[in-house]
Amino acid sequence: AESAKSFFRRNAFVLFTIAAVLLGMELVATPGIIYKYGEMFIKYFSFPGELLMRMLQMLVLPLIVSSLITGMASLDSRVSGKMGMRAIIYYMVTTIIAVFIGIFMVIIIHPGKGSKDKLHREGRIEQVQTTDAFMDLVRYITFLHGIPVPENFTSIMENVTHALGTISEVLTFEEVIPIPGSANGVNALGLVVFSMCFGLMIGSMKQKGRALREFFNCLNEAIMRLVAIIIWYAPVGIMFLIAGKILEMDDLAVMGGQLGMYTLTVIVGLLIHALCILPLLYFIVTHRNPWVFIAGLLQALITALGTSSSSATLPITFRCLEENNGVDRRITRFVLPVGATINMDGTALYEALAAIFIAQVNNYELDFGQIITISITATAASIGAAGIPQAGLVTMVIVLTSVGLPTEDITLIIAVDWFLDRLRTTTNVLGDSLGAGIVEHLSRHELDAQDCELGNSGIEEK
Ligand code: DAS
Repeated sequence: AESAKSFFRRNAFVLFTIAAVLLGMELVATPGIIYKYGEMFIKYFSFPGELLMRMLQMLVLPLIVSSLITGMASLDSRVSGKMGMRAIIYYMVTTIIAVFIGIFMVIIIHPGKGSKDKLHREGRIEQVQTTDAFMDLVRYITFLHGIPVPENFTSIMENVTHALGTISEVLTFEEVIPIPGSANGVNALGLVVFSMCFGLMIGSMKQKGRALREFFNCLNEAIMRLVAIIIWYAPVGIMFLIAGKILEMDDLAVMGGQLGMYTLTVIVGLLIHALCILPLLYFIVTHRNPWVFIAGLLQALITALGTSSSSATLPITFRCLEENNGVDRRITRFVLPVGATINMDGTALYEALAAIFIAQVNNYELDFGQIITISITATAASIGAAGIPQAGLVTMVIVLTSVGLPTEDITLIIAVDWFLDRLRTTTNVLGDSLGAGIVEHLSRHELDAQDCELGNSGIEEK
């Protein structure tokens, strides 16, 4: 009885959520209720779900600011520099692997049979224009070393230069965190950079910065207490979010044919990355069981599935990592806000896969250079995508234009995006969380050394 009680207490959130979602699905699946009260259900179904989204979104801004400032102020710059480098390397490695899984899956499964009239190069697919400056540089370098530039190398470089041009657009891409009730969001990338610099400055002020450090520490603590309250409402909100979405879907028939194969391809790709690559990477680096770590993340993963927003899930991701997995706060406060903003493996995999699917549907043979271009721009577009619902669909425009594919063909995949967005958001949150575990493992000795210094000098707790 004791062990049953402790099992229930430990997993209450997950059990409650699963029960709530099943109840929601049951409600949705009961035709009598739906057709009789359909309109009312859709109208009122959305309110409890919207309430959860807004409660979480309300916390995101103060949480990112307070955790980054506190995190950066509590680390000396040597430690935060190394930690930042480890985090960035992890983000790039996992995102590039995700992109190649997406490309590999869509080429192997080939979901897009050429159903549209064959596209001609001089037709809708305009030749990608490249900046000559880079080509001159390539010619200059190769001329210097007497290396003749083979024809296909030129086309690859042409595509890569075009991708570099496109990336500059991406990095200026407005990346927003929606604030409930405001006309628009806040530029998350700018907020992250400001908070990190401001936190470093406070940290460098040592004792003089103590009051500000305490202030942001308390702010962070207060927000995490709010999260502890919201987390009990989350299962109800998630149930309504998912059930309400299913209600809104007009016809399930859309899942047939190519779109069904495309959806399957994305799901298989995301599952390979989320359930094989990421846990394997975690095990290789930390030699710990990844499934125990992932079990502690269930609340955050379910919230990501329900909200399809990694920013809105951030408060719960913090709580799972600190409370369930015991990850050092100096790591979570730094790695999570940055990861939620720029590390989106699921999105990167999805954008590369979707772009090639659209090329297949258009009977348009991509050459190697264009595949390389897609992999570069999908990586950049995932960095530019905000942690809000369907952000990946918006930034995919950049990937399509980088290889001259018709951006209006995004409409082909919108019908299933509400579902795939949840899966890629869950993959994004999983990638950020395992990243925090890996960075903590690699930074352990520096953190311990700092604890000893703090212990000896008696300075306040980190
Ligand atoms: N929904 C985005 C997120 O919150 C992912 C995406 O749209 O691709 O991570």
